[in-house]
Formats: sequence, structure tokens, C-alpha cells
Amino acid sequence: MINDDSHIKDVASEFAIAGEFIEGEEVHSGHINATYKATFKNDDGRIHRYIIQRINEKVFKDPLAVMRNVEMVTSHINSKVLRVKRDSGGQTLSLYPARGGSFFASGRGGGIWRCYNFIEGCRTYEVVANTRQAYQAAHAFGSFQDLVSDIPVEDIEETIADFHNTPKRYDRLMRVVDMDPCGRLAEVTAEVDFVVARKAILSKFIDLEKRGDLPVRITHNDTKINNVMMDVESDEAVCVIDLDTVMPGLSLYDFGDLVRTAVSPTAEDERDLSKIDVRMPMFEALAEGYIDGCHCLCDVELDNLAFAGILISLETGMRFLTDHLEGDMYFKIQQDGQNLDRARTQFRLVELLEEHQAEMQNCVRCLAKARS
Ligand code: ADP
Ligand code: GN1
Ligand code: MG
Repeated sequence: MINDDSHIKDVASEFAIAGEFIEGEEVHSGHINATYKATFKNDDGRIHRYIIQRINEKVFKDPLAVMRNVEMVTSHINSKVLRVKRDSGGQTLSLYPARGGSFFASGRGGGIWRCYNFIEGCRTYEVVANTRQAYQAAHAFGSFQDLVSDIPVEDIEETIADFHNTPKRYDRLMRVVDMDPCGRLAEVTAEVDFVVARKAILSKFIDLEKRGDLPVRITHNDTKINNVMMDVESDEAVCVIDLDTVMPGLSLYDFGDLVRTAVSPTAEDERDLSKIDVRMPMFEALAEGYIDGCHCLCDVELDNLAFAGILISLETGMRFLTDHLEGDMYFKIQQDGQNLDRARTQFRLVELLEEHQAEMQNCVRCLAKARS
């Protein structure tokens, strides 16, 4: 972490930004990259803000491949969206070129940095406040998938291998359980048992994909609710961000992650498990928004929307648990035990989503029927 804003000033000076650097400030949401807001003043006194980000190279072993993907996706979306979308100031994510002409710079202490426009008048949410936000966020991620659907899948690189291969996430957890590198296993045996009891469902989507029943598309792969910028006044979803994991994938994981992060009125690391809840109106708004935004969904995808939240909550819980057992090497934490708190929250959500399965399935069927 950098607290001294002269370092951000140095990094910012590598990019073709006009005006005088005023200040740099760290942005704390997000578990992966180091993100800073940089404020500049132009000669005419106008203030412009930018997002300066260092790609986490422990997570993304080939940061330049990430940048190639991001460049391709942002330019594709910009050329399509800016022609038709003039509301919300027509805000989309754009990379600013570095002075050398490429879209990234190397910072003083190493690392690959990039600069985006700051999406103005917007904020992100950790907890969804109303059904309009839920509908809007799901619509934005659904539309995002539609917008990139005409990029050939083979043109986008796989920047993290097997990112949403849930059975492989399970195998990894079991290897770490066997090794117990930090001596933390004794306190999490109930959580490990919880996962083992659900082993049979982990390969559901991968199996459908192997059988050719689920299409591989270019997907976002990290559709959690704080990865979409919402207009502070109108709650409109203005712009999808965090494009590092855009890769060939399954749309069901994208929809599932929306469910995981939007149905409960609680934060991802809520310790009071009795507060976790499945708000059905939120689920309905998510399903409606996603179906309205993404026109290409096939019947098998629609049939599995209700199950998607269970699978990704289980997968994400396994990833948090693995990281806890490994000593918090992957996800940023603010306090000890936070990855275990996050895992427990995911597993409680799995239980509640299981209880609501029939209701959720019914809801999706009604929505799909209304559209057919
Ligand atoms: P991470 O991979 O660490 O989650 P993100 O790209 O999601 O990184 O960025 C972290 C946070 O920074 C976001 O949740 C959002 O609040 C803020 N942010 C990122 N990009 C922008 C942007 N272009 N405009 C405004 N805020 C942004
Ligand atoms: C990470 O980068 P961020 O905070 O939006 C992670 C996601 C997890 C999420 C859990 C590259 O997302 O896969 O679902 O944390 N991103 C990466 O909150 O691993
Ligand atoms: Mg993020």
C-alpha cells in the first residue's frame, strides 16, 4: 500500500494527463488491485479525476495479457456504446495512454500500472439498498455480455487458468486441508465438512459445458455488486468496471455472483450469521434485469439461473477458506480472520439459497415465460 501521495504523483506523471496534480487518495473497496483516485486541475481551473491502478501480479501472473484484454474490451465497448448512449454523460471505461504510447506504465517500485477515467457522479455499493439497484446492476452486467458477444472468444486471453472451475477449487482446498500450512485447520473442520457434503453438485456447470449444453461466451467473471458504478442520484447502473477477469466463461457464474453479492442485506464478511437473508424481491429484480439486459441466454442457462447463486457462493466460500488456511495470501484483509468470516458468510448464504431454490426456480420460470 502507498500512503504517500508523491508516489501516486510520480506514477500519474507517466500518463498523458493534462494539468497539475492536486492529490492522490487510496480507494479501499476491492480485494485485489491497489487503486488510487488522482485529482488534477487544468489550466482553465477545471478539476479532472482519474483512477490509477497497479495490477496485482501475484494474482495476474501475466499483467500484460490482462492489459491486452482490457484494451480490446474497452475499445470495443466504446466504439459501440458511445454512438448510442448519450445519457449519463455517456460514461464508459477508457484507458489513458502512457507517455510512451502504450496503455500501461511501470511504476518506481516495479509493477504494471494503468490509468482510467474516473466515472463521475457515481458510487459503488457493498450492500444493495433497493430493487432498482439490483435490476440496474444485473441489466448492466447482462448488457455487458451482449456488448462483447461479437468479439471472437479466441481473441480474449485466459488470464487466470480455471478461474471458475469449481471442482478444481475444491481439489485445491483439499490439498491445503491436507497440508494445513498455518495450523488453522482445527477451527474450520465444520466448514470443510460443509463443503465435502456438497461435492456432488460442484461440477454441475462444467459438466453441462463439457456436454455442449452450455455455451462458452466472453464473460465478466467478477460481477460482484461493487464492480458496477451506480449514479448517486438516479441509481442507474452507469458503467461496469473491474475488467481484469473478462475471459471465456459461463454466463451462469456471472449471474450467480450477482445473486451472491446482492440478495442478502449484509456485507460479504458479516459475522452475525443470523443477519444473512435471501431477499426474494432482490432475486426477482436481478433475474429480470439480467434477462432484459442479455438477449442471448439459451434455455439451459435460464433453467440454471436459480442454482447459479448456490454454486458461486460455495466456490467463493471455498476460495476464502483456502486463503484463510494458506495465511491470507490472495484476498486483501483488514483484520485477522476476515477470510474465515467471509467463508462462513458464503456458506450460510448457500444454506439459505438451498432453502429458497423452489421459489427462485418458480420466479425465473415466470419471467422466462413472460418473455417467450
Ligand atoms: P479490484 O480488482 O481490487 O476489485 P476494481 O477495479 O474493482 O479493483 O477497483 C476498486 C474500486 O475502485 C471499485 O470498487 C470502485 O469503487 C473504484 N473504481 C475503480 N474503477 C473506477 C473508475 N473508473 N471510476 C471510479 N471509481 C472506480
Ligand atoms: C475478488 O477484485 P474484486 O474484489 O472485485 C476476486 C473475485 C471474488 C471476489 C470476492 C481476480 O474480486 O473472484 O469473487 O474478490 N477477484 C479475483 O469478493 O480473484
Ligand atoms: Mg473489484
